[in-house]
Amino acid sequence: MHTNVNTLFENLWDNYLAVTPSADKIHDLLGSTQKDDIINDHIALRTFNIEKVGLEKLAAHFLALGYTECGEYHFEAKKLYAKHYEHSDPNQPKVFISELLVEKCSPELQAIVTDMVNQIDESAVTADNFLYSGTHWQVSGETYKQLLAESEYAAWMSAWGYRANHFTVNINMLAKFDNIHDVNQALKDAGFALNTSGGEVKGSPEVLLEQSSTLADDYAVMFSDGELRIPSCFYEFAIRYPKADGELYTGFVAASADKIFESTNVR
Ligand code: OOG
Ligand code: NI
Repeated sequence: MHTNVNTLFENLWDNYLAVTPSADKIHDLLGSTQKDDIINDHIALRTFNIEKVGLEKLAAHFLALGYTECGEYHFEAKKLYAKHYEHSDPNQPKVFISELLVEKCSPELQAIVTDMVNQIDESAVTADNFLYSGTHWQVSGETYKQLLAESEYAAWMSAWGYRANHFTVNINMLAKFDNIHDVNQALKDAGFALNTSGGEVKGSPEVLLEQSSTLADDYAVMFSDGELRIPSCFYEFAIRYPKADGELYTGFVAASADKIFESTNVR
């Protein structure tokens, strides 16, 4: 386990940028509009609900660094379950961790995923670098496509494994932007494609959270039977609104999250 929360996020960031060149460019673009560093609203990680690597195993890395469990979310159609975590320091990113409910999937998918997870060394799961350790298995492009036909999420995991699938810019903390529409326009003007599933902006001031995201970059992955260009990771933008008590809402919105997941869909 990491002993320092900043080091953990630096490692997650570097590992994420390595396969998400658009995020590096967008970070520069938004960063050039202000003198202070960009603050992250949250990051997200994915896994399978298999004991060895279930979401609690990922969460343990954050609990050890001062995070606490805050909310839970259900995604029936996608067969996903998620929880979010917050740090006592509000400037530390929130963490959204989801898991695929493997037993709800086909026997074929279950067999492939079980085989992948069996190849993970037990000790790797608690190691410092687990959350940015990528895959611990090798699948074929055939298997990737087979998973894709049933679950985009399972296919993404088979190719990318353990890493932040996105970082999220905290729009509230940007100096030159005060709404999500202007952020989206600046990104589109610079040529970046946004996820339009459920509309460019997910959520509303009424649900106290608005979000948008890029479409994941296309990135070449070497499978056991050759290379394929597939979606890697994406960048998200979030603006939060105050609750009745005046404090900003800190949770997530399941209906919006459902669409954000689709930022890694194959186009
Ligand atoms: C997480 C999708 C949900 C949000 O902010 O609602 C999410 C994922 O794609 O793994 O990030
Ligand atoms: Ni997100």
